Amino acid sequence: MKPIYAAIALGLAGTVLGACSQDAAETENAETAAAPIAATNARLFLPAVAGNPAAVYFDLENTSDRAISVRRADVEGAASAELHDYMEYDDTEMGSIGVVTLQPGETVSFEPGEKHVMAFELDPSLEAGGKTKVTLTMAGGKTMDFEADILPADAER
Ligand SMILES: [Cu+2]
Repeated sequence: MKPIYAAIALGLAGTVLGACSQDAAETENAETAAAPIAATNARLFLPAVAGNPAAVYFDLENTSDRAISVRRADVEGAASAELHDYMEYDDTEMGSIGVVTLQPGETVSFEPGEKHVMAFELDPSLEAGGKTKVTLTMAGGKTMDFEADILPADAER
């Protein structure tokens, strides 16, 4: 009986290994199919008061011939991050926005007083003069990431 059990065990192991390598292949495909979007001039301003959120600004260009919607932002070293904009009814009030859509070839600037990424609960490892990684996720699940310079709160915006 023993050889049969061994064969079954090997068969199961083979199934599990198969599933793992398939996952790895899917992950690779997702990476090679990064969203056709380019970010430049990325910078994160640390908060003036520790514990407050940081603002991240950058210029985002849709380099494709299709509209692309950004639906999520993540900042390395921040517990969470949100796409933010100022509200039409009150330009001192900002809040989370669902998606930012870029038309083919369009550039959208995330800048002071406009759209920005708000990064919450910053890790102390985020220090002025350093860099951190920003990851954007598109509707449909593609992602892209870029580095942002970390600047002190009193740096010129
Ligand atoms: Cu904000």
